[in-house]
This record gives sequence, C-alpha cells and structure tokens, in this order.
Amino acid sequence: MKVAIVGASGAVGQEFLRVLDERNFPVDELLLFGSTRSAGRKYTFRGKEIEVKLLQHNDDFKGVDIAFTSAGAGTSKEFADTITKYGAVMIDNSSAFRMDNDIPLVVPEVNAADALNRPRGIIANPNCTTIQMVVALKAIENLTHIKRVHVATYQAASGAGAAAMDELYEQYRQVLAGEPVKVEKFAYQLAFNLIPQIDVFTDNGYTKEEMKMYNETRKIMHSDVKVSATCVRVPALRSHSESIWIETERPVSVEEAREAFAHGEGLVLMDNPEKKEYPMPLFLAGKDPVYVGRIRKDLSNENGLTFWIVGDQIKKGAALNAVQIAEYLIKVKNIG
Ligand code: 11C
Repeated sequence: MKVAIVGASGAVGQEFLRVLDERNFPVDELLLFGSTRSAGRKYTFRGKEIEVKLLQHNDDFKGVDIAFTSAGAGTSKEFADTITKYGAVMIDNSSAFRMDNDIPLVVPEVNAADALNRPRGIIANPNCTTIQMVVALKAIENLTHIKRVHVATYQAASGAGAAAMDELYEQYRQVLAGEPVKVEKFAYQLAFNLIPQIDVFTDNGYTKEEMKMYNETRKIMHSDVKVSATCVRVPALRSHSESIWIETERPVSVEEAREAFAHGEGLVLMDNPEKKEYPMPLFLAGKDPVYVGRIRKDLSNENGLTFWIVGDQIKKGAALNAVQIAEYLIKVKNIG
C-alpha cells in the first residue's frame, strides 16, 4: 500500500506512525504531509527517515491508496479533491464531512460495512468521545434497543492537540513554581480545574462537542437514540472518560450487561469494585480497547443502566479507529 498521512506532526499524525507500525499495516511507501510549520521535519518509520512535504494542490497523491488526514476541518475541506482525485481513499479524522449524507461515518466494531459505500472517496472518522461511547453501546444494543443516553464526559487535554498537552504540563509547573499561569489552548487554566465547555456553544445551549455526540451516535448506530451530553475538559493527559446512563427497551440486568461487555468487540471489562478495579485514564493511556466498569442499575429508572468507560483519545478515539477502517477495507478486498 502507498499510504499518506496529512497532519503528520500533530498528536494524531504521530500516533498514526506508531499504530501503522504496531499493527504491521502493509505499507510499501509512506508519504507525510504538513503545513508550512511542519514541512521539512523528519520522522522515522520502520527504520527509514521520511521528510514531511508541504501539502499543496498538486499531483502528490497520484498512486496513493489510503490517505489518513488529521489536519483540521478547514484543511480537509480545502484538500479533499486534491487528495481523492487519483482514487486515494481519504479517511478523515476531522469534523468536516461527518454528517454529510454521502460520507460514511464509521466505527468498525459497529458499522464497518458502511465504509464500502463512499461515493466521494471519503470515509469520516467520528469524534473521539462518540467513538468510545458507541463501541460500548453496541454491546448493549445487541441485546435490546437503547432509547436514550445521558452522558457526562471527562475529556483529557489531548483532545485539544499536542500543544494543549504541553500547556497542561506547563500550567502545573507554573502553579507549583508560583509563576503566572499561561492560558492559550483552553478558555481557562486547566491545571487544578475543570472546564465545562468543549468547542463553541450552539443555539440550543449545548456545545458543538455535545451535539456531535447526539448526531454522530445516531448516524453510526443507524438509530433513533436520543443522546444528551455534557462535555467537560479535565486535567487528565490523554484518555477520555465518560459516565453513561442508558434507557433500554427492556430492562438489562447488571449480570447480562457484564456478560455483553465482556464479549463485546473492542471492549475490556474492568469492573471489580471489591478490589477497587475500574478504568482510569492515568493507567490506560496508549491502550487500544475501550474499558468498561462501574456497571450498575440506574436507581431512578427501571429500564436504566449506568456505567463508566475510558478510552485512549488519540488511539481508539482517532488514529487506531482510522487504521482499523483501512484494515477492514483490505480484509474485504475493497482496496489494495
Ligand atoms: C476534544 N473531541 O476532546 C475533541 C477533539 O471533532 O474531531 C476532537 C474534535 C473532533 O477536544
């Protein structure tokens, strides 16, 4: 495969390099692209140094089989035609095309086959909070229809990019050193704080991030499920956590849910309260699966169940999901 990564210097771009290598993805040639800021940088992939090329409107994507793009919605929109012109499949990590009717929005554990119908040659990778939530929801949806979801997210600094992760470190250092705290990537100081706003507010009082969870979940799951989210930035570094309440068509017992999560694709059950075993972002950074714990009945609703999930935002929430989509296309001989 001739593979391209657009946005190679970003947190997700760098994770693509690691994930492709880790999973023995069949790469014959790798091209890296970036903005003027990162063009010229060099990264090593499988022992070979590769220089980041400036992303331009030219024929650089001729012969490319798969392009993983993670350089923001503006760049994806501007360069989609250039990238797909010669038949490359563009797997786009941005929000640019997710809700377009002619663009599949895919989480392989849930709706892999949707990736086969891509009239524009583009497949969208969902928002990280949605990806990890639908992997868990699918296990329950297989038992009975989920009608309603309430979710509160605890999103790590990584969601705002590599510079935001650096800023969080720096803020802790500045606070402890008694220095003025620099705030650039977040609306407020994040160290020793929580910020109940991710992305901008929309007219209904929810933020864009919260509305992504509503809309993307319905599209991926082909479901009429209603999702009410509160998305919060927390001073964790790179794994997102979510507290989820679901209402199902028929009641699901804790035992049944445990069994479903234990066998659910892409999931690891970590639910042993007596031993204080439950998923935590500090310990799950860099891991592939979505971890589920704290499973219990919702005391306010007979058909309700509540649980807690943690997933690495840069991995399953971004690069890994995109690579899994590509792996699926190879497996079913749709490309390559
Ligand atoms: C965050 N979820 O944690 C966001 C980052 O639509 O791909 C990803 C935004 C997106 O800040």
